[in-house]
Amino acid sequence: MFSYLPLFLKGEVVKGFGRGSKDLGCPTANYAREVTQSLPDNLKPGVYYGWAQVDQQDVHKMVVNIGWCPFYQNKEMSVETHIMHQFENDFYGSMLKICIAGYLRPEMNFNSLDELITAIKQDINNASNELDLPDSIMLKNNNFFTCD
Ligand code: ADP
Ligand code: RBF
Ligand code: MG
Repeated sequence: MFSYLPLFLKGEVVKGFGRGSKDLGCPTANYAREVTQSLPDNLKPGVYYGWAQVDQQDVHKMVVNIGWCPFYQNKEMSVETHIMHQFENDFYGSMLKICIAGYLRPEMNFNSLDELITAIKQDINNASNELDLPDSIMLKNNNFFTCD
């Protein structure tokens, strides 16, 4: 089912939809279309967890949403990564490497923005717990993050 995991992706951070995810306490770093189009054909849209690295900096926990965001009915598939770290500044134009380690849930529609935010907070908790497990920690130390 998830034979394509762990999945390693790398690309430039571009401007996203500008919906103010940041104001919701959940900024998401978006990839350009090249990355989205390079995904495995059998990839299941949904919410995943793993590790993220901006340029050559530290590796942090992350959650990533891959899909069409039914709540907003996007026309194009997106890959949006929320990194569980407080950054001093935006990093548009930086190189973002992610290692997708596991799957959390399918993308869903919600009746309100509040419900979406509640679900995202739960995702962050679940991801954090999964990422404390030894199998996940092994991926954090993968040489994908140390080589160019
Ligand atoms: P956009 O619609 O342009 O993607 P967002 O409101 O989703 O805007 O904010 C995303 C941007 O916020 C990222 O491209 C990055 O430059 C910045 N950012 C700051 N902190 C984080 C973080 N912890 N995780 C992801 N992006 C962050
Ligand atoms: N959008 C959806 O329409 N449905 C979802 O189930 C959903 N889950 C998400 C989970 C996470 C962890 C993140 C970071 C985003 C998710 N989104 C989802 C995308 C969300 O709509 C987008 O980031 C908005 O821009 C937030 O305001
Ligand atoms: Mg975004």
